[in-house]
Parts: sequence; structure tokens; C-alpha cells
Amino acid sequence: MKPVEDVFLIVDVQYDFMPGGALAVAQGDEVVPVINRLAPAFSHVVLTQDWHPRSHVSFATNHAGRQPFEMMSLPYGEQVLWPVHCVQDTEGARLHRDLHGPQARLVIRKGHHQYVDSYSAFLEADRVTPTGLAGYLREVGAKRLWIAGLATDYCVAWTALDARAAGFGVIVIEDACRAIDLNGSLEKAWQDMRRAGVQRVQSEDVLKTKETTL
Ligand code: VGL
Ligand code: ZN
Repeated sequence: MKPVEDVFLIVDVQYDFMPGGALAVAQGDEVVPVINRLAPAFSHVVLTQDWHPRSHVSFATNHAGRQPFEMMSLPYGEQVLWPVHCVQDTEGARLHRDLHGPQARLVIRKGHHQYVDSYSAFLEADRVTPTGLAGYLREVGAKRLWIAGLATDYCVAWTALDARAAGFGVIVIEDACRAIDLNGSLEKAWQDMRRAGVQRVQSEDVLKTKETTL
């Protein structure tokens, strides 16, 4: 089989990031129909799933006297402290039931090490521990990643930047993402992505140009 060079990477479309969820992203649920319209254009889909132990170092409740959304210095760097979210095997960690991409082959679970967070689907926050995704994508012949999901300024941006660093072409589909936007994080994320050569497109453009399956 000729390798398929384009992969649709769907990031963290999980209940805890939906309105009413533990770490709700405003309008997070609106990405689901957009992603469902895009998915049929891709023959190869990969999903990510934030997947933390309850004792995870990124949870404010695991640090006495700390509140969610504060910063904390950890051995690997500055970490945002989050509300408890996406705990392994809980409802909040499940992928949205309306998300439809039956051709998805791989789910990368990330943030599973107790003492290291992982926004990126490629490298954990210590910036040295790989998830294995780069190796997988290289082995199947992937060259370009089209990224959608939650949240634009955290897991989507970190994943896009690491994908560029790993040598992949990267296109982020803006209206198929929603952001947390904490202290200017969204603006900074787009700036970092632009500098790294990440393309920013809208789903309509993808659907217009990609009538054939990628
Ligand atoms: C995310 C914060 C903490 C994300 C995950 O999916 O963007 N953000 N964990
Ligand atoms: Zn998380």
C-alpha cells in the first residue's frame, strides 16, 4: 500500500473540556460537528485523550493551599495548576459520544505519568519523554498533520509546535478548535505557531480543497 501522507489529528474532545465539564472550554462542544464534517476527508485519523491519574501533579487539589489556574514551579518548569480533570476511567475523560471518525486507528493517551503533565501529544512537559506518536507517524509514512480539537492554546498548540519540531507539515484548523485563553495564552499560541511555520486555516477551506479523500 502506498503510504497516506495526511493524518487528521483530533485532540482531547473529552467531556471534561465541554461546557459543564471539570475544565470547561467555552463552546468546546461546537468543535464536534465541525470535526465530524472534516473527518470523512481523511483516510487516516488519530485521536488524543488527556488521561491523568487522580494523584496527578497538574491538579491544584494535590498541592496544599493551591488554587486552580495558579502557576507553580515544578522540577521540569512552570506548570499551570488545573482543576481535577480527565481522570483515568472516569466519565469526564471519555471522548464525546457524538464524535464520529470510525477510521481512527490510534488513540494516544497523554498525561499518564503522575509527576509530569503533557499538553503535547508528542513530548511530555519534561520536554524529553516521548509518547511514541512521532515514531508511529514516521513508520506509517505520514508527512502532514491536520489538527483540530481542544484546547487551541494548550494541547493543540503544544502538539502543533512539537509536530513541526519533529519535521511534519502542520495545519491547524482554527474553527475546529476552541481555546481556554488564560492570561493571553491564545494570542501567544498563535504567535508561536506562526513563527514555527504552522499553517492556520478554516474548515471551509479544507472542505473546498479536499473533495477527494486525503
Ligand atoms: C488541556 C489543560 C490541561 C488541553 C489538558 O487539552 O488543552 N489543557 N490538560
Ligand atoms: Zn490535562
